[in-house]
Amino acid sequence: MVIKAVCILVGEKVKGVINFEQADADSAVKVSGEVTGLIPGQHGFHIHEFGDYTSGCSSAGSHFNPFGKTHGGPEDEIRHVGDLGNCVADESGIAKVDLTDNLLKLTGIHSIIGRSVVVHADVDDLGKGGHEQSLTTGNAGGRLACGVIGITKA
Ligand SMILES: [Cu+2]
Ligand SMILES: [Zn+2]
Repeated sequence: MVIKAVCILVGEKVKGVINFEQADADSAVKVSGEVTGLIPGQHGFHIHEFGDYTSGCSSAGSHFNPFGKTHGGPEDEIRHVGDLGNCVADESGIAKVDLTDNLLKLTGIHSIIGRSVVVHADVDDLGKGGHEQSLTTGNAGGRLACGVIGITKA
């Protein structure tokens, strides 16, 4: 049974729509969509632990990390579940997202539904930058836009 979810990203200038799709309980999650209003270049792109906008994107908490790992990149064995690396904006400030991730889940106790997507001001160094925040946040800077991941029509 296909499970689908959507996240509407809202920020001051940055907006976006991100779709999630999982074919069945065991399969990888497809993540696709578009973010607009960015400065050209790479921007940290993560699932954060809370779907909470009470004080804006800062209420979304840390990277979703149910297994207590350190920060990494999407291809790394040691990473937060929420570590999706960077989205890359072209010269018009538009980043197309099209990836498949094996750790994300839309079902079960580690489901990302009800959590959030956050797009950052700076590059996520994937834990390799040597900065004091590299191993927690990738030193990706401020939060430009965020949104809650909600179930949508399959
Ligand atoms: Cu983040
Ligand atoms: Zn992380």
